[in-house]
Amino acid sequence: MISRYNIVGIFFLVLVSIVVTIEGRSITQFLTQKTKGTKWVVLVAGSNGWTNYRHQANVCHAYQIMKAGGLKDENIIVFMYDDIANNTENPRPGVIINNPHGHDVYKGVPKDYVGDDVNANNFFNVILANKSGVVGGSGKVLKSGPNDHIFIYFTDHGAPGVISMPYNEVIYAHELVNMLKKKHASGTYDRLVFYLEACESGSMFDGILPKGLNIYAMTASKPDEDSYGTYCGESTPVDSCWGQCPPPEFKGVCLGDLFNVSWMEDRYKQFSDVQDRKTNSLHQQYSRVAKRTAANLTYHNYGSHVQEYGDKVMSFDPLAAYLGETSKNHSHNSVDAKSFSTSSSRNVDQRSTELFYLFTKHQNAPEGSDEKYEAKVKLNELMSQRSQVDSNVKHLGDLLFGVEKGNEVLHSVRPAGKPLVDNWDCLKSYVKIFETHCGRLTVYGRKHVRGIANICNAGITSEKMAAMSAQACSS
Ligand SMILES: *[C@@H]1O[C@H](CO)[C@@H](O)[C@H](O)[C@H]1NC(C)=O
Ligand SMILES: *[C@@H]1O[C@H](CO)[C@@H](O)[C@H](O)[C@H]1NC(C)=O
Ligand SMILES: *[C@@H]1O[C@H](CO)[C@@H](O)[C@H](O)[C@H]1NC(C)=O
Ligand SMILES: CC(=O)N[C@H]1CO[C@H](CO)[C@@H](O)[C@@H]1O
Repeated sequence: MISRYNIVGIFFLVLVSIVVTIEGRSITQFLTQKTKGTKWVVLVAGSNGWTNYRHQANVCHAYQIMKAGGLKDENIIVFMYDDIANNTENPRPGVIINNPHGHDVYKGVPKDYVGDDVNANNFFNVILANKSGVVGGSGKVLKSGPNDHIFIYFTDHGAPGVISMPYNEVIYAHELVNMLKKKHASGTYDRLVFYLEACESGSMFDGILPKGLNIYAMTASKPDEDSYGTYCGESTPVDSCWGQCPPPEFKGVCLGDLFNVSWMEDRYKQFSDVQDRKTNSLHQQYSRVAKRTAANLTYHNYGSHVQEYGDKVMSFDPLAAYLGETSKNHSHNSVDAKSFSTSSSRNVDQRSTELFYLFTKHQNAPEGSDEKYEAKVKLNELMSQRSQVDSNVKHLGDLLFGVEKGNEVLHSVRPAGKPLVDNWDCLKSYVKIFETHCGRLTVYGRKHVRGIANICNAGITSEKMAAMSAQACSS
């Protein structure tokens, strides 16, 4: 019997909404300030498939915010697989929403890099403005100059030390940071802001993004935390969604991610709250929300802690320096800020959204139907894949470090400020070794990248890693 509360992790939104609100506001206090140079934006949804609806919805929404901020299409570069709007599962063909009460955010989004052109090679070469290295797509690259401001927003599945691209392609933290160092060395920006929404997203920068590059990175979660999808469709007809359900036809998918939705909706809050500022101080609001949610924190251990890396002093820059000036016409984007500030929502940990979808499908299909049976079969498959990779990794740990210590070594988390792994090349090659013997890591399985990093950190040789992986996964 599957307990849906255990598996799909349904819970109240707590911490992130507070943290992001405060972060967002400390940045946006200066919203109206002007800036020199051109503003450039790169938006990336690193996933595909219906159950990942929210990543492309996030990117479309972010695009609409940039447009409302006055940026031109020639300075906005969008990576999205583009399989959502016309997806056969989409109850609103041709439309993508990012909020239960939201209107279409898909309309007008430039299709610079879609389908298979959404890949790491193109992402890197676009940012480095290396047109000859770009394959396919619109060919638009980030041709920024020394006075320009760059905003990069990447929303996706993550894991310790990695983010992904469609079809299981992964980008390691050192590859990302090396690319950013190259961009800095090319002298083609004044400041760069990187927002990253993914599980364990802090691990992409912690201990490896140096200061002095004029880069400010904000991540949805700590290096060892999941991040969360939000506005997730009800799983059964009798569920109450605490007022934050997506429209009923969106069963089992999440419309947004907590972090993304939080910063984007927060931006609208700036506009709508301007008149209220005198009567409603930030601190008062913070205390109210904090008090109300603090009681839930110890019990509802969900949500994530937004982190900052790099040149943090930049966080006091006006958001407008990156996202454009306030537009008086923001209402056409129809994001309802109030709907989020009620701070109860339906969130599902990012790694479990596929499970949530299948579970919901199974729950809602008529008794005895093929649909119910198929959903059940897929659900069982997914569950057994999960326990298989868990047990393979556990077995490997036992072989390498002994039954007593194996678990402890694999799951140990390094203190903040220390990178996930000392030798990133080791990590990349040991992941390959593991996959050779034990099969490709999936979105779920990649949570074990931390264990593999710890194997590198423990100084295990590649010969031993190969031999033990083969043994662990032989049965
Ligand atoms: C989606 O369908 C519309 C209408 O048929 C079409 O114009 C559009 O090109 C399609 N988009 C994609 C990505 O297939
Ligand atoms: C640009 O891309 C080409 C082709 O991939 C590559 O050979 C070259 O090294 C790249 N240049 C830079 C500056 O990254
Ligand atoms: C706001 O909308 C009005 C009416 O659609 C339009 O005339 C005006 O140019 C818009 N202003 C801005 C700043 O986009
Ligand atoms: C789900 C849950 O425990 N919610 C509680 C959060 O904290 C407030 C204030 O203490 C309670 O009223 C809720 O019941």
